[in-house]
Amino acid sequence: MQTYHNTVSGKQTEAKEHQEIFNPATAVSLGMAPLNSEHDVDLAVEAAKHAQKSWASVSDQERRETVARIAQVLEDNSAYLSGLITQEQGKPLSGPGSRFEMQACVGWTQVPSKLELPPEIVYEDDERKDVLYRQPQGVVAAIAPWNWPLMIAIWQIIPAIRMGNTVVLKPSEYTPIATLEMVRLINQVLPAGVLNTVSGDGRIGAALTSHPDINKIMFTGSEATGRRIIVASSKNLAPITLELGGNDAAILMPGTDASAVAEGLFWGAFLNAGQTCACIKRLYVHEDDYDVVVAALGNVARQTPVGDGMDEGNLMGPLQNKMQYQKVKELVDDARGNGCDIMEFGDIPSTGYFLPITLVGNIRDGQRLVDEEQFGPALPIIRYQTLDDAVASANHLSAALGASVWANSAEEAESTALQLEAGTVWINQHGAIHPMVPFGGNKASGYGVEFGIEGLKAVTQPRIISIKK
Ligand code: TXE
Repeated sequence: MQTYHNTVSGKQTEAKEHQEIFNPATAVSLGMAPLNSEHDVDLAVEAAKHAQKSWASVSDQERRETVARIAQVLEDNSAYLSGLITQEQGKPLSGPGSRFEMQACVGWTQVPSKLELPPEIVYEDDERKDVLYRQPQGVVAAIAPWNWPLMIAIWQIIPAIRMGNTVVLKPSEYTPIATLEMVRLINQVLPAGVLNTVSGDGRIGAALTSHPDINKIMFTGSEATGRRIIVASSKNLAPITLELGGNDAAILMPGTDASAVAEGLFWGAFLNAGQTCACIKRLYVHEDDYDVVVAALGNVARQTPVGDGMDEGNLMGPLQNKMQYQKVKELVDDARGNGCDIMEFGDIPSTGYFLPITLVGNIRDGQRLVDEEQFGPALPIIRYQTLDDAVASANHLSAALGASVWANSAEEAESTALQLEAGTVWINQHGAIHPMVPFGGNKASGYGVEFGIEGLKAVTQPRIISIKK
């Protein structure tokens, strides 16, 4: 059985303990991943701290070239890594699956390699000139989740490295293997110590985020863990970029042509079997359009094969882990128990954490499947009478990562879009993120943004040089 390793100071390390990782579609063992101790966290942070000063002193041009080389490594190894993602995370190779995740990794690495944050004159008169320089923060702790394990790790580590920080990354304990392999490969083109890993569960995450030598924390995960990390950061005063998932609402404007938007709505909700932070998790449909919209979504669902993602024909995989499988099942059972219409589509394999594509009708705000983040392949479809009601419903939760408005024309959707409380409101698309466009949550979905120039600024600290003339 293969054992996978952390990388610290450019070297593969041995751990005292390990856990076995299984394919969520087939229950086949994939190998052993390290389980670290708090002492291992100290060693990884020490390695990152040791490397940071020299990495920060490398020229900006050289760092840009290095990041471009990382993009090439990712591209060269994307077949290997996408195979690992599918076997470990569950999303299919095909469609918007693991190959798509690797393309995103390459894109989100190429873009920062081309961006610059030059010094900026923020004030000047006859007597003084004030220049803002962007300095690296130091050692970044990156805590990644299991839904898009490589892509989200890349979002965290690439801007940090680009701006002269060094990183200690902890993958989710559910999906460590593909990430550890990606980091091993990236290290081929990085100086030792710039990118290190530790592996383990929340205990190791807590040791890392509270470590006195951490200068910045990048976190994507649950709201509950986000709140713990804020407390942990009182030990090091590290600023945090927090992406805490969402419960995104989509509003379909009255009279919208259902057949034109059904496919976009479907994948907006069921991307990665719904295990995506900015997925449609509640769909609000005018009562007069309800039947035709449900029928149109059902048609797309019927044409979406669910199964082992290594089979090129499948477009949707299993839930990634038992915790998530049980959580989604419980929310659907709760809706069933409350008399909602449960519409299930497709044959699912008998092994693995598979759930059918599920549309849930006759459901209202206040029911668990609407108010709690399901993070799975079950979409509640809620009838509304007036647009004002729909907007009030969309805004009634504390989660506020994304939202969308769907209409026959963008103009028709605009004023409704402006009323929605979310970090991003999409029109006639959902979850359409881009490496140049800032992305982050409002309210309980977190704070700080990633991507583009704003994302680079978030991993720097401003230093003002103030000159008397
Ligand atoms: O999240 P956790 P879990 C949501 C989704 C899911 C729920 C729970 O609804 O059902 O969260 O998932 C690390 N200090 N999302 O339990 O615990 C942990 O080891 C530092 C939405 O997986 O937040 C892992 O690496 N780190 C989300 C990471 O935090 C700690 C994606 C995320 O795990 C820690 C995933 C601690 N005290 C789940 N405790 C999204 N935003 O898309 C745990 N961790």
